[in-house]
Amino acid sequence: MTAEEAAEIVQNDWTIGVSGFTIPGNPKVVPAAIAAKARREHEAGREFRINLFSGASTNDPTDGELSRAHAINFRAPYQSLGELRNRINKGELHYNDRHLSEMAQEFRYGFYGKMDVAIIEVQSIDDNGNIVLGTAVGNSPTWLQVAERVIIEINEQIPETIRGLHDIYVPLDPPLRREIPIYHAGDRAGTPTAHVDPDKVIAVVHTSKPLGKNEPFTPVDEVTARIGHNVCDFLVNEMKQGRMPRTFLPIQSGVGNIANAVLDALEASTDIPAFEMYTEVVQDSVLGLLKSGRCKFASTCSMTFSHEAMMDFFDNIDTLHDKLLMRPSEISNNPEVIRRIGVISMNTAIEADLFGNINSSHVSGSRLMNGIGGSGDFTRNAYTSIFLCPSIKKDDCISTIVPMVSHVDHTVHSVDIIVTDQGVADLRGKDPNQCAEEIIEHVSHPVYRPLLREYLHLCKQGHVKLNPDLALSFHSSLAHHGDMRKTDYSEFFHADDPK
Ligand code: 0RQ
Repeated sequence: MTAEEAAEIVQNDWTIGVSGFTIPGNPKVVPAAIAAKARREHEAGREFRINLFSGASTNDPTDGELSRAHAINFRAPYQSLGELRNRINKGELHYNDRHLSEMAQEFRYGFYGKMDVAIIEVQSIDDNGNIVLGTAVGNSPTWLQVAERVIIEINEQIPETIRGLHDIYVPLDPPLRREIPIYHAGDRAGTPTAHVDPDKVIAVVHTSKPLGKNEPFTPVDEVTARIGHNVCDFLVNEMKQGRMPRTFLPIQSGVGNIANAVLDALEASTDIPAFEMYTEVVQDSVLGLLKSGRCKFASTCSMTFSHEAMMDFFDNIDTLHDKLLMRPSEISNNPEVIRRIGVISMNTAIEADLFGNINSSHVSGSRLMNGIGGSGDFTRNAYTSIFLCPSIKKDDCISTIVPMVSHVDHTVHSVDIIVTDQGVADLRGKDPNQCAEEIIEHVSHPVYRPLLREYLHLCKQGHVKLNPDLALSFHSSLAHHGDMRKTDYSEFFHADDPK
């Protein structure tokens, strides 16, 4: 069928599951055709909105086109496109920000009702319903199980040689679940192909749209390079102190220039041995690490490559078959496996507070940025959980270290280490007051240190120090004056009070 014919099957209020995880692996033509149908329905005065589930964020033809057509009613578990984000922040649609490892099982448990149709990008499908997926796995194996109907997008850009790079494993649900048989990052737990009941396949659409990201690559700058070096120094010291095996442990790292800076520093370090990754996304830099042998194996959910790196990947795919596996998000981000193999997690924070709580998702407490993504899956279960961020942003107007986070995604109980360009705060084995001391002295920016100390001075003593009137004072200064440095505590001090 054409994408337009396939889109005609989709009805108002249907629940749709799409393949992919971040941009790779998403369907490229059917969602945009559904958006065009939505526009036609709206012009005819009819209601047309769908409920959209994915592996993680998606591409412009999916989240972009559908949100511009006002065609999304409900969205989960993650997004990162500006247009969709703005509509969510305006309250135009419902967004359910979920741990990525839990989405598939929650759907199988029936928490979200039935899935009317799954739209899955594939390399190929045979008559028995065996599917070779593309450049990401996401939640496709579960969508193929639970969806009442399936639309297949065969993308002719995906080479046949990708076969064998997928590890498809869907756990049984409680009370029947067994342990997931992954004991090292490189262990295969499942099969190279996914499966669908052929009777459910209502359409097969061919496309040859490009597979990689078009977004410009953000280079490492001075601040992110310093964060990378601080992480590297910390990890080397952990090995020296005997807190981390000399053989090292698998790492998880996200996307963006901070993650790149950390990988660059790890690549350059002569003290860190060649390492493995157990992660949810690999970006361009990991391809280089795999080729050079600095990364021995990468277990991932998605190949988040630029177009150029994707072509490079396809050219070298034969040499990567023993170095790479793509798994469902339920497995790439699985708490059981992450804890068993001892992953070092590294994720970026929007802000951290004096006690080590982390906000990853909401600017000034209410404006959604992207979502929690896989950061919680990894942080809560990591051998060592690390959060990274620059100490200041927007020409010093924002301190990422604040008295209290304006939204909480990761509590202090799960956060071990915070790294900024200023240094490393080690929160392990410290009480809340010791954490505050460590964070102010080691990772906050010197410009904000006096203010943070003043805040603590104005707090009521307790196990955790808090001043309920001033806990969000930095955010309120940002809202009123556009600058957290304008926070002024002078009126709260008594004349004889030492500052
Ligand atoms: O705003 O765009 O208006 O300038 O927030 O900030 O510095 O560009 O952020 O691209 O490094 O992403 C945490 C969002 C960081 C990301 C986050 C404003 C800032 C800017 C974006 P503008 P940056 P980055 C792996 C694991 C959660 C998911 C996750 C993320 C905008 O890393 O989504 O970890 N993480 N997934 O100005 C006020 C602050 C601010 C602030 C930033 N403290 N106060 N505004 N901004 N910090 C991937 C997956 O899970 C798939």
